Amino acid sequence: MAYFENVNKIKYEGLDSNNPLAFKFYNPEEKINGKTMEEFLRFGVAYWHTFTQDLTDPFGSGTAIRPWNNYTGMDLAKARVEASFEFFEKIGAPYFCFHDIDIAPEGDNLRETNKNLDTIVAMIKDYQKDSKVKLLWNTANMFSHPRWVHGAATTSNADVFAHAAAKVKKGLEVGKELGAENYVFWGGREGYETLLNTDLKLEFDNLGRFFHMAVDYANEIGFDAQFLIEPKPKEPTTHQYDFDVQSGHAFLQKYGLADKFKFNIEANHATLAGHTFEHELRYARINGMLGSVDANQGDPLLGWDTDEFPSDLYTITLAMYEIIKNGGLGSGGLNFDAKVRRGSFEPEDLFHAHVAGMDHFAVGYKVANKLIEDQVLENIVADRYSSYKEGIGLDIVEGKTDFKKLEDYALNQTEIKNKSGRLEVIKATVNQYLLRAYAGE
Ligand code: XUL
Ligand code: CO
Repeated sequence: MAYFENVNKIKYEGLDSNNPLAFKFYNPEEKINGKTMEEFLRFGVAYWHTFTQDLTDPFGSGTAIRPWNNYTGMDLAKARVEASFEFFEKIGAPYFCFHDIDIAPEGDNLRETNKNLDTIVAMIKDYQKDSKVKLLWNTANMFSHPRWVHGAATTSNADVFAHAAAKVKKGLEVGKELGAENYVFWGGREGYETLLNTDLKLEFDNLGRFFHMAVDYANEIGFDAQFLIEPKPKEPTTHQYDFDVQSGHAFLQKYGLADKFKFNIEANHATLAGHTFEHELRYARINGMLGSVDANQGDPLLGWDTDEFPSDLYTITLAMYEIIKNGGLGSGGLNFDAKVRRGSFEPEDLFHAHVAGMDHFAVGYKVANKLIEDQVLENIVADRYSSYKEGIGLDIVEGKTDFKKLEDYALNQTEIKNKSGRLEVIKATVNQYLLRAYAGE
């Protein structure tokens, strides 16, 4: 049975096509630097946004019309698996991602929940046998159910901590069973509202303990996926513990976990932290911590996580610049942690949204690649920092100076000359590269 009978396999038709259900830029087979776009971009579909959620918002119930809406319980979970593989194949995404409760409903207790999960995992495994589609990552939802009200690994209630451990243990087993290439920890409710009732030190220490137990158990069962932390500064708690990459990295270093984890960087989380997407990617990259990406975008006029499909070509280009410079994402990918708007409630909108996201990343990829080929930003940066290539600058970076030598040098300076940063012309240059891509050059 087909769930999306009005949609055929989406093909690359190029810029001249006006078929909305065709790629204009994303050509999965096109090779750039020896790799096909499909191999390099590693697109993933987020199960929760595409198959589980119904477009509810805080002011109103769900609007989504979905071909599986007539089912309930385990039948619904099974219908979603069938529909999801049809969707993955038609859109041509090589990966997908899920939380445990996206794929199977929670039962009355943990045993029942795990049983439901086992049934659906076996079904997914079967579908994977006849398909090229792989699991980019899975994770545990430890934020929706009321038990997580005070957090999971950072809860004030040790019984909840134990329940969280059991959920992640199961998640690691499921990841192994389905060949997941990564396992994600997004903070969920790991954070706090007020210090008035919070033991901040115990909560951080417990989070460190929890991650160590996860690493140990993965080793024990031979699950060698890359572990990823997904930082977010706020929402649902006021102070999320994994605020951004920089603070997450400090946490990992303090607790001796930095060689076991990398980061899954989400664009909308970066902007909520007051950073650009590319800042987070760059900080992770220069520290060897860039693992994977949740590809979406926020609305600059709103202060929450709107999880929109990515369409800002400028930001996407700068993000792809970081990813190319990183030599790709390794076992990571570009997971569309993005939902169609509440008004885009028809099943076809799911395809339109993914086609757009994939096309936009293909544009960003091409433009960033051209920028790098022409060494545009590299030359600008090399010139800007050229004072460190010789004389006193070279002594500084080679560690051959100290305050006394530098004072001596400074006292003998006649005039300090700074050069213009040329920001306006640099931005214009990046835009010219983008416009050439529009023109199909
Ligand atoms: C929440 C978020 C999550 C994670 C996985 O803001 O991004 O969906 O990606 O738990
Ligand atoms: Co995310």
